[in-house]
Formats: sequence, structure tokens, C-alpha cells
Amino acid sequence: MNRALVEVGALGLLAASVLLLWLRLRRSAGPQSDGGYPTRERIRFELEHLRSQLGRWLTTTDHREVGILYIVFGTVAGLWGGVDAMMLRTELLTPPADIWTPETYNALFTTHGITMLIFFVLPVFFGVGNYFLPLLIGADDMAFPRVNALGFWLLPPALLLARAGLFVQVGGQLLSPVFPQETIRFFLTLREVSVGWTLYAPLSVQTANPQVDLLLIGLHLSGVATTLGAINFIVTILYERAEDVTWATLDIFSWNMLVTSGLVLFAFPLLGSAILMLLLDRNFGTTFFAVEGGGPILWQHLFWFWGHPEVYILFLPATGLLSTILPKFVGRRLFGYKFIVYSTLGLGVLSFAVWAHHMFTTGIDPGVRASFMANSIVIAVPSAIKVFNWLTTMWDGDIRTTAPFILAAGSIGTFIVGGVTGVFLAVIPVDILYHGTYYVVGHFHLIVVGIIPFMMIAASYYWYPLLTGRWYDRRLAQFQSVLLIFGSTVTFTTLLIIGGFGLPRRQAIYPPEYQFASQIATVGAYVIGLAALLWLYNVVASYWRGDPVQSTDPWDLKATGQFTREWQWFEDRMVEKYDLTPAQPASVRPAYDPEGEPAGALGGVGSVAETVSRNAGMAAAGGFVGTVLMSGGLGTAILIGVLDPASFGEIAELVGLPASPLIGAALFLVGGTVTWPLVFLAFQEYLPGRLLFETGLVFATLISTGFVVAFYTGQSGLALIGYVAFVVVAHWAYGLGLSVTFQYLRRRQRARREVG
Ligand code: HEM
Ligand SMILES: [Cu+2]
Repeated sequence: MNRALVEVGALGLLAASVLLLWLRLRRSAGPQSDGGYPTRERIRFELEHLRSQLGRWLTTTDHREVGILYIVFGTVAGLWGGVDAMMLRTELLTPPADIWTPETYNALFTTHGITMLIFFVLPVFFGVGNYFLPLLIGADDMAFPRVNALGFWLLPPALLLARAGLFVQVGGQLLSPVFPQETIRFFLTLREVSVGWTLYAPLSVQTANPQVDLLLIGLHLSGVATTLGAINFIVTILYERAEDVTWATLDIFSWNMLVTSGLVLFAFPLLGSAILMLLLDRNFGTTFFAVEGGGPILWQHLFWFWGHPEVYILFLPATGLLSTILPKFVGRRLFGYKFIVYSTLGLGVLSFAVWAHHMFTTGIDPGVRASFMANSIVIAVPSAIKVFNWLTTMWDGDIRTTAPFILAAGSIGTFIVGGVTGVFLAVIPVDILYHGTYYVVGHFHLIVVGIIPFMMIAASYYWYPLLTGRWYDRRLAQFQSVLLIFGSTVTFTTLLIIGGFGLPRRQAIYPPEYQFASQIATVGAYVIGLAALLWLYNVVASYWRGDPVQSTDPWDLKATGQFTREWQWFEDRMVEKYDLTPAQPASVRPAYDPEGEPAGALGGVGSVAETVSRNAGMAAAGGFVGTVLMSGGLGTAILIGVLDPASFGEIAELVGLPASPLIGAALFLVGGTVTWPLVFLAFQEYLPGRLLFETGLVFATLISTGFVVAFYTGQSGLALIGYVAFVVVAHWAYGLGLSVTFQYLRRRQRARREVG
């Protein structure tokens, strides 16, 4: 099949359906006049309207409008790169290269990578930043509105330059029946680049295709655009904050945009220089990357010194969105704000210190290699800090399973798998095994798909009421979110696994034994594609048809004190425009406040030492009562012969003492009096059941299963049933004794405090 025609066709179809949907809904949303034919005046009016709209969007410097331009541009690029991905996976349905040629396949993964990394993610995040950052920090606009617009308008030509090969090729195919080959030679030589998105020398120097030069110029232009945008963000955050926004109260998304912009400032100029050197090598005979000059490895050093930070430039804004959105749907404030900020800064710095982990297999100096391995493993620490803070934020929260929440939770899951598999890759021997395999593709897609688009979509839902004044279809969105998580998990864990078995990546042809797994991955990718289309349909259709937002606090954020600045802006606007009254929450609940003092187990507030001693005292008392009650049950079991007292000896053996049943029984009592009650106290809030009484039963049931296995000495038949029953009942007696004692002590404590 002809790749270029398929791709242009798919894009055209996509654009046409969005346009059609838009026009139809727009028509039906407007008031129906006589239903007759449009008059000439009406048509002229429409055209005039269109012209003024066009003029406005082409010249706007308003941060919100520039933001929307960025988001729309990035979305279009993302869909384009997504079409590439779908075509890649389609080729891999069968082991031979029978759907597209290997050459086409190479072009596909090259353009897919470049489009996604450069023209999709960054523009969308810059768009979100443009729209919301000034609102979040209380600024009127970005610091340099015109530079802002300029930064955006460099991007469309950059994308067109980078991917001109496709259009030129299609043009050539359309022209070739009409014109002689000679006259349209230009159209027939240019084709999409197929040297890989990393543009490794010497291939990128030697490839004759002039599209490589256009791509390099396009990339350079996009680098200029990105740097302009980053400078604007930095200056805006430094100088345009409202008076009451300090570094300690700057919201987490703005922090992430700040660090991201800092990375851009250091990384992109370097890419620009490397690109110029490559252009010179290609066209003017310099030898920067030739063997007799700097050598091909020089390109890799320069490229990855940009390339690795770039990955964090993409990833940090996504974590910023996650840290912003997640707390809103669990009703608790972000846990560990400070540590999230520090980990963001840490990631920013470290991301420059790990570039050579992409070069472990190139034969660089072993000493250098080892230090990069150490740095790469260390970078897992700040990432893990973020994960722990997100999990802790959710812990015991009041979760609302809206689409943004589902996507945020899904992001955490896929990020954990993607991150942990990355730690393995940082280890040199493992990397040498897996470097060129699908393991790597699975690992990084779990992150680039599993958190970046997830959080973009989550943000689009979260702020949709603010952006449009309407609701999207919430049921469809929930379904779409689950579908997206499902598809991504299926696709990329499958790739991880077949990579683990050694399937090389970047190959159109693969051994037939991988066919089934590869087909599973492809079906998963189609599910992702479907989910993306459902999202697009939802946000486009709801723009005209969604329910109008009635409340000035659509997410009920005031109830937990999380009504942030941008929503306040929204409320003010709604009040002004529609004369609404500001929303009053039905009930107000303090969001968990990490700065507050910890509550002691007995309900009081005190120092850590007080809390520990009080808890320990209570635990010992409860444990003693519980153990005595439990001994009754176990004693009965021994008496009727379903429990062998000798098995107590094994406890003693386990801790390295002589296998005497007596010592074992003593240990058993100590454990019952000290260890388990403390565990119980530590976890009681998280065990199901609000009442201590139920909680005790659940706790006892949980630990009894371990003891059933541990004390089993070959009973069978009725004896086995009796044995299991007695162990469980004895533990219930224990759990009840424990919780009743706790309840008693707690009540006494409270009574004493009230008297005193
Ligand atoms: C829509 C879901 C996606 C699917 C199904 C998909 C699939 C693929 C496939 C099959 C490859 C080629 C692997 C190979 O032959 O080695 C690939 C490569 C790549 N993808 Fe994706 N991708 C998706 C989304 C993304 C996103 C969102 C990004 C970036 C933000 C991205 C970045 C890349 C990069 C950089 C490469 C190049 C890897 C290389 O150089 O071999 N992909 N993707
Ligand atoms: Cu890296």
C-alpha cells in the first residue's frame, strides 16, 4: 500500500469529520430561523464573521487565546503522530514486511518519534501553561505577550518543514500522470526521513534525501520557538506573580513549568548548535561528525545531552498536572508539597547528568559508563518520592471516580511500571541485553503514553467547564478513560514482555513465533486510537451540545477548601456574565492538612514521644487481654487433639532458638502482647470498618490465615476442619479482646480529659 496516500487520507478524513461535526452542531445550536434557504445577506454576514475571527486568531497576543492555539496545534500534531503509530502497529500484524515496505516502516518510526516528542507534547503543555499559569499566579498576562505569539507562530512552519516529505510525495504522485518525470524531479526525490528520530551520524550525514535538511531546519525553528516560550514562562513566574503568591505558596503546576522552562533553556540551544553542525556536515563538507573529525559518537553526546533532559521536559508538566488534579478528587490537600517541589528540582538537575546511559553499548570509557549508571539509578529516588506522595494523598481520601481521577490513578500505575523497568535499564549489563529490544519501547511508552497524554486528557476534562462554560459527556469520558488505560496497559506491557524475550525493535520483519503477541499489542494500540477519537468527539461535540455549567464551583472544590485561583477567576466571570450567585458548598470539610499536628492514638494531640508511649501502653494492655482470651481457644484445640503442641516449637526454631514448645509458647505470648497490637494500632484506620469492633475481627481474620499455614502439622479430614476453625476462632477472640480493651481505654481517657 502507498504509505503517503494512506496517511494523508487518514488525516484528511479526521479533519473532515471534525469540521463536519463542528458545523452540524454549530448549526443546530443556533436559533433556527425560518428553516428556508440562507439569504445572500446571511452568507455575507457569515463570511464577514469568519474573516474577523481569522484576523483575531492570527494576531492575538492574549495568553488564553495563544494557549488555545498551542493546544489545538499540539493536538493536531499528536493525532498525526498517532496515525504514524497506528500504521507502525498495522505493519507489525504480520511477520513479513507485506503491508508497508521496510523503508516505509523506518520512515514511520522516525516521523512518529519526532512528531510526538517535539510537536505534540511540548506545544500542548505550553498551551496549558499559557492558559492557566497567569490565572494560577494572579498575573494579567504572560510577561511578553508578543514574544509569546511569535513563539507559537514559529511552530506551524517548523512542523510543515519537518514533515514536508509526506506532502511533496503525495504531490509528486498526483502530478506524475500529468507531467514528465524530469520536470517534477523535486517532488519525486523528497520523502519522509527514515534515519530514526535520534538522527545518528553517519547515517544522517550520508543519507541523500534532501528532506533531512528540511527536517533539521524545522527542528531548529521549533527549538527557537520553544526557547522563546520558556523564557516567557520563567520571566512571568519570576516577576508577574500576585503579591500573595510566594515561593512557598506557588502552585505545583507553575513550579513544574518553571523547572521545565529552566531545562529548556539549557537543553535546546545545545540541540540547535548540534543541528547546525549536522547541516554543515551534510552540505558544506565540514567534519564535525565524521570519523576524521569529531566522530559519530560526538553526535550522540550532543544529542543525548539535549535528549535526556527533553524526556523530563515532557514528563515534568505531566506530573505537575497530576499533583494539581489528583487532590481535587480525593478531597485532601497534596501530601508533601515541599518534597514534590524538591523532587522536581532534583529531577531537573539530575536529568542533565545521565545522558550517557543512552550510550552504554557504544564502547565509551568503562569508568565514565559506571558513573552514569550510578546517576541513572539515583534519579529513581525523586521519581519515587513523587509516587509516594501521590499515593499518600489518595490514602483514606474521599475518592470521586470522575474521568480526571480515573486517568490520574491510571497514570500512577503505568508510571510505576514504566519507572521500575527503567531502573533495570540503568544497570549496564541489563541495558546491554535489552538496549535494542522492545523492552525499551515498552518501558518508555508506559511513561510517555501512560502519564503524558493521560494527564493532558485529564486536564482537558478537569478544566473543560472553565474553558467552555459547558460540561463534556461525563459517562462517555469515564468509559473513554478506562478504555485508554486498558489499551495502553495491554499494548506496552506486551511490548515489554516480547522485548524481554529478545525481540529487536526498529524492524519491519520479525520471527513468526512473535506474531500472536505482536497482534495483541496492535489490537491494544487500536484501542488507544479509539479512545483518542472518543475524546476528540466528546470535547468537540460538547462544545456546542454539552450541558451549560450552572454552578460557579462545578467540582465542588469549596467543600474541601481547594477552590484555587483559576476557579475564583471563573467564578468572578460567571457572576459578572450571568449574574449567578457564587456557589455555597452544602457542607465544609477541612481537607487533610499535612502541616497540622499529628493526633495521638487516644485522640489527643501530643508530642511524638507521648504518642508512642501512650500507644505502647495501650497495645500492651490490649495484647495481654487478647492473648489470654486466645489461649483459651488454643488450649481447647490442644485438648481435643486437633492442634499439636509440638508445632509451637517451630516458632522458636524460626528465630534461631532450640525447638522447644515451651520457648515457642513464650514467644507466641510476647508476639501476641507486643507485636500484633502495635501493628493493629498502626493500621486500624486503614482496615475496613469504622468501628473498632469490626476492625478487630477483620484484623484477626487476616492474621489467622498466616497462622493456619504456619501451625499445620499434617492434619486431615475432620481434624483439619477442627484445626482451622480453632485457629480462626482463637484469633477472633484475640481481635475482640484487643479492640474491646482499646475501646475501654479510649473511653476512659476521654472521660478523664473532659473532667480535667
Ligand atoms: C498512541 C500510542 C502509541 C503507540 C501505539 C506507539 C507505538 C510505537 C511503535 C510501534 C514504535 C516503534 C518501535 C520500534 O520499531 O522500535 C514507536 C516508537 C517511538 N515512539 Fe511511540 N507510540 C505511541 C505513542 C507515543 C507517544 C505519545 C510518544 C511521545 C511522547 C511516542 C514516542 C516514540 C518514540 C520517541 C519512538 C522512537 C523509538 C525509536 O527510536 O525506535 N510514542 N512507538
Ligand atoms: Cu535518558
